[in-house]
Parts: sequence; C-alpha cells; structure tokens
Amino acid sequence: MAYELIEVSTEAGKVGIVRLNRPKQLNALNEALMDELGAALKAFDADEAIGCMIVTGSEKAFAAGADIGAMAQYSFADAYGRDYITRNWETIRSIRKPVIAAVSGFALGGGCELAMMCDFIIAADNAKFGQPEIKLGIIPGAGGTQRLPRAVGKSKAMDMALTARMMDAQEAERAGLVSRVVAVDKLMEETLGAALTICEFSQIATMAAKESVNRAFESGLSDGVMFERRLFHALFATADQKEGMDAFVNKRKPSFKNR
Ligand code: DAK
Repeated sequence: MAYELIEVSTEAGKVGIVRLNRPKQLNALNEALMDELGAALKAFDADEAIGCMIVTGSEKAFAAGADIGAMAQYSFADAYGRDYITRNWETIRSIRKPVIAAVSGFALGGGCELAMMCDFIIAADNAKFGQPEIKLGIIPGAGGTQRLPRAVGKSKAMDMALTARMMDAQEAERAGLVSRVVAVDKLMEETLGAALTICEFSQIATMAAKESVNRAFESGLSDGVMFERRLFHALFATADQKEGMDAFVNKRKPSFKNR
C-alpha cells in the first residue's frame, strides 16, 4: 500500500516505524491518516521479522488531535450512523506485538489518546499532553476519560479534561503517563534502543506480556492473576522457554526462534 499521510520504515529489519506526516496540520488525525496507520501497523504485526513497532510524529507535534476542520460539520447521523471517527480508531488495539509511542511536542486530544493506546510512551522533554476537547464543546472520545485516569489518577485527569490544561513531559513522567523522558534530539535513539531490546526476546513471550498487562485494565485482580498464571504456564510449552532457561543455566546468550 502506498502511504501519503504517514512514513513507514524499518530499523535493523526488526522494528517497524510509523511516522505521522501531516506537518502543516501538526499531524491532525483524519480518516485517511487513521486508515493508513491501521494498515501499516497490521502489516508489521503480520510480518514475522518485526518484533516491535514505534509510532511517532514530528519534533513539534506527535499529533494535535483529530482533524477539527473535518469534524466541524459532522451531524449526529454522520458521527454515529456512519461511524465517522470511530471505525478506524480501534485498529491499534488489535495489534498483538508491542507498540511504543515516541512523543515529541504536542500530543493533544486524539493525539494524547493515540499515544495512550500504545503500550508505553517515551517522551521528549518538549512533549505536552492534553485533552482540550472541552474548549470545542465536546469531551474526549477515544478513551481520554478512561485511559488518562487509569494512568494519572482521577484528580489530574479531571483537571486536564475540565480545564484543558496541558501537562509537560516532566509532570507526565511523575504522574505515570510516560515511562521515560529524554532530550528531544535523543528521542528516536532512546526509543529504538527500547524497541531493539524488546526484539531480542521471544515474540511469543513479549506478546504474552503485553496481553497480560493489558488484562489488568479489563479485569479484577483475581481474574487478572489467573489469566497471567495460565499464560505463564502456557509459555512452558514453547521452545523459547527451553532456550531462555538453558542459555541462562549454561551462561550463554539465548537465541529465540519465536516458537
Ligand atoms: N485539527 C486540524 N488542524 C489543526 C489541529 C487540529 N486538531 N491542530 C492544529 N491544526 C492546524 C492549525 O489550524 C494550523 O493550520 P493553519 O492555520 O496553518 O492552516 C496549523 O495546524 C498550526 O497550528 P497553530 O497555528 O494553531 O499552531 P500553534 O503552535 O499556535 O498552536 C496548538 C498549536 C496545538 C496549541 C493549536 O494548534 C491547537 O490548540 N490545536 C487544536 C488542539 C485540539 O483542540 N485538539 C483536540 C481536537 S478534538 C474519536 C476519536 C478521536 C477524537 C474523538 C473521538 N472517536 C474514535 C470517537 C478526537 C478528538 C480531538 O482530538
């Protein structure tokens, strides 16, 4: 598929990188861009050589939200009846391999929500996160009122959703929204380092770890722990578990085959 609104590349043949590319609109997310992003991530997910993906934007903006110009004239019938701005937003949730958001600049509205749909966020020190939809007479619609409180707690999430205040990278790290903050010129280097580390491990194990952590947000503790236990037990059926433990016992580097 030829992409117009994203740039797609790979690193070391193992990391799939999607760069949002509508610089004049600060990577505002429209239907076509979300279709392309979904298609690119699904293609990487299906590619056995790829062990991890990165979604990123420009230095100025990860994404400044859904495209307001495109949404401005939607009626309820368009939004609900024809499923505009919903039908292609959940694709990223179906991706089974790890996806890291590398966020520089603005991550607002749908941009913040997109980053939160990734498995973890590495932020540049110029990153700004916000849910400013209230200024447009709407509320977050792609999980902002649900994922943000799970990440930063009720008080900060309410503050951001009700006052439209932006959170800078340092505050976002303190609050648990992002896993690391790095200098803006080191963002891709650091994120690629994390992605390549993930690629060294068994894909079966990294997918299971992702699935199990995500389960924590969908179930009570007992059910979640049971889910984790079943996956843990199941991994003893893989060749990679034998390889990983044998390599440790024999003091050598493991060679995982994703089997
Ligand atoms: N949409 C369209 N264009 C945008 C945009 C956006 N979200 N954000 C920025 N732009 C455009 C500006 O219109 C401007 O275009 P020109 O005038 O040059 O043609 C260009 O990008 C540069 O922006 P500024 O001139 O405003 O740049 P500044 O540095 O002065 O300000 C800013 C940067 C990010 C603070 C400002 O642009 C801004 O406040 N932007 C809007 C942020 C915002 O309100 N975002 C939330 C949008 S609502 C759903 C899925 C998703 C959503 C909802 C439901 N479902 C699955 C149901 C999401 C909703 C939203 O995100």
